[in-house]
Order: sequence, then C-alpha cells, then structure tokens
Amino acid sequence: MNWKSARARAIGLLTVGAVVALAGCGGSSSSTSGGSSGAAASSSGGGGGSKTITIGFAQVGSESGWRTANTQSIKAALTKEAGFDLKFADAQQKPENQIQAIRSFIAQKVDVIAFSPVVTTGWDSVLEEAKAAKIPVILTDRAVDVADKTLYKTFIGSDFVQEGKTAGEYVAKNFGSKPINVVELEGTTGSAPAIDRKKGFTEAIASNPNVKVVASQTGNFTRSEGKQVMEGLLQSQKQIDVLFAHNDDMALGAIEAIEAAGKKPGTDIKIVSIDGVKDGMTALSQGKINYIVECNPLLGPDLAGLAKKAVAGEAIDARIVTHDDAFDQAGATAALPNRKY
Ligand code: GYE
Repeated sequence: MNWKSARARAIGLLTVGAVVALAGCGGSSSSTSGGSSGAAASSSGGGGGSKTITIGFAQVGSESGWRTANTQSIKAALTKEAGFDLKFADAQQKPENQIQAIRSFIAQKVDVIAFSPVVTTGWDSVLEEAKAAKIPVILTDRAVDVADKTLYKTFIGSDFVQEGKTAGEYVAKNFGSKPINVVELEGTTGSAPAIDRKKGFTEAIASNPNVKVVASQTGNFTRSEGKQVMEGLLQSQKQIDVLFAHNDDMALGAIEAIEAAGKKPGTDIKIVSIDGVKDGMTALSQGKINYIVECNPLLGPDLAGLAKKAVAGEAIDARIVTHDDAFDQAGATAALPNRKY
C-alpha cells in the first residue's frame, strides 16, 4: 500500500522538488530542510514515532571531496539525538561490497536502508530481498536501473543530465567561436553521474559544430586517476583546448599534470568541471578552472526526514531533485567565504 500511494502521489513531485530546492540553496540549508522534514515526520509518530530508527547506509567510498562532504552531512543528520541508530558501510567504490553491506543490513533487520549505488546496474536481486523483508529503501545521490520502480521508495539527488548540459552550454557559448578540441575526464564507468553528465554535455555541445570531443576517458572520480589520465592525454593529443571533467577532483588532478607539462590551466587549457567543493572553487577563484557546475552533497537532513516518513509508512514522492547552481570566477570568489563544503 505504501509503495502504491507513493507512486500515486508522484504527481506532487515538482512541488516537493521545488521546496527541497529552495531549502537546499538557502544560507542555513541544513536547519531549514532538516527541521521541516523532521517536524513533519515526528508529528506522525502515533504508532511509535519516538522509537529509534535503525538505518543502514551503504556509501560509495571516499573517492572525492564531494563524497567526504556527503558522508559528513549524513553522519551529522542521522544522530542518536535525532532519533537514529546509523549503521554506516563504506563500499570503497565496489558494487559487490555494497551488495554485501545491504544484505547484512537486511539480516540485521534494520528499519530502513539508504544507499548511493556505485553503478546503475545489478541491483534487482538485493532490492527484491529488501522488499521481501519489508524494509523500505531510499536511494540517495545516484540512480539505479531496475525494471521494477517499486523496489525503492524514493530517489533524492541532483539532475546529472542537467549538470552536464549546463557545462556543455558554457563550453559551446564561451570557447566555441573557433574550432576547439575538448578532452573529457569521465567519472566511474557505469555510474549514474558519469552516464548522465556525458549525455547532457554531448547534447549541449551538439549545438556548436566548432566543439569537438577528441578523447574521453575515465578517471574514476579521483584526483590521482585524473592526474594520470591527463598526463597520458597531454602526450597523445596534438592540441587540447578545453578539459571537461565530470568532477572537481579529477580536474584538480589534471591541473597538476597540466602544470607539470609547463602549461597554464585555465588559460592554455580551459577547464570546466562539476561539484563545487572548496578545493575546486578555490582553483576557480584563482583562474585555474574556468567554470564549475555545482552538485549539492548536503543530503543528510533531507534523508533524515525521508527515512522517518518511510518508516512511518507515509507517502513519499518517487523522485526528489535537489537544486544546483553554477559558478564562474567572480561567483566562486564571492561564494567561497560562506561555502559549507
Ligand atoms: O560528483 C563525485 C563523486 O555521485 C554526484 O560522485 C556524485 C559524484 C560526485 O565521486 O565527486
């Protein structure tokens, strides 16, 4: 019944999405959004609302600054004081570790399971097991590709296709007045953000025939692989005008490679990336990166509210899209003093 009503109410998605978006971009986003969701959930507590909720969270790993901020936000929101007993597992970017963690959450009979899937595929069986055990599942940050959408209650996170589009539009508009060669550092192969950001970027640059992607390789969302792959590209490519990196960390690794090759990042090779973590924003403010599309990692407070609702059997919208901004050099300089991650 919960699954059905959640679907039936998916029509309210845009409204809730907008509310979350507003809460997410306000200066004191965590208290606004956590406070409101928390209040809504605890007021429903007639049937045991004050009972501690045991929640299993299977995290991707610790591959990036974004991930660190995301983990901190989740741990800060799912505290004892807030009514949670958090079981946190780090999958070290391996889907098989995540599946194992989810199976152990099921065996421990947790009240709710949340996870950010490393890759989009391979989840049907384990999610069926969770459903059979009547444990609601919440996807945070990344999507799964399953035929049966009732295998999870909701998916909260950014619109990655839109992030890629925003990045591509910036490149097409600002650097594409003459023919340019773009290299792309992709995120983890098979992950939702890598698939969707590439899609959005590719769509957006199609509007400008001057913009050509000459090489595209994965850097697995890490700084070290970003550096290593860029070193190779600097050797193999005759001319690189623009780097599009699926996250800031890979861009920061690439910057090291570009500087080591005697070139000036942000000038000789323009750089556009996604995330907006402090290190990325600092490089943008210094002119080493040219443009960053934000991806908000502060999902903890909203996850807390959704977990309470899921356990209380309340209807939840099937998709909740968080709000993202975008920054140029001046925007980054202005935003940095108050940046939370
Ligand atoms: O952009 C990247 C991280 O899934 C949105 O994962 C997340 C991505 C983020 O490693 O830095």
